[in-house]
Amino acid sequence: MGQFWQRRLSGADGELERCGRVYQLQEGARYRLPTEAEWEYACRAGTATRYWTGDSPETLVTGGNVPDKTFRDDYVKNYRQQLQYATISGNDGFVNPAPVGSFQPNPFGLYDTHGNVWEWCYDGYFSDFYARRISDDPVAPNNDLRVIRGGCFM
Ligand SMILES: [Ca+2]
Ligand SMILES: [Ca+2]
Repeated sequence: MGQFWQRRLSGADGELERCGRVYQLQEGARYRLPTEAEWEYACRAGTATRYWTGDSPETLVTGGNVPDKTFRDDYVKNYRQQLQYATISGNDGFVNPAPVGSFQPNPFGLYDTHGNVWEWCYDGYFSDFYARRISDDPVAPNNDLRVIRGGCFM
């Protein structure tokens, strides 16, 4: 999935500035976003299932804030119509983004890789990138669009 990078960059700069103060980053240290392949590796955390929580989407309720019963019920109540897409039947208790640490971390200790908010990746977004059959740690070139992973709120 791609998002316009330049449009979001000014907000991200402010967030990175705040993070820098919170974590007191070492002067001279260099950081960058993970590539999509690095993000995938970190999210999977050594698991071999569809999600790090298991193969069924219902297992996501333990590891992240996803479109769930809470979300579906809130939507029906507020808009008085059914959602036009599926949600899990479980209840994670959050309609909107949840505070970090509200769910179990994956085996690498990372929170919210599934659900809650999207994560930016270093790669530029190209809809046909994987059709080019680059399979060994691919990095898409820079683009106005960036890959985002780990939905679901923006
Ligand atoms: Ca939810
Ligand atoms: Ca996420």
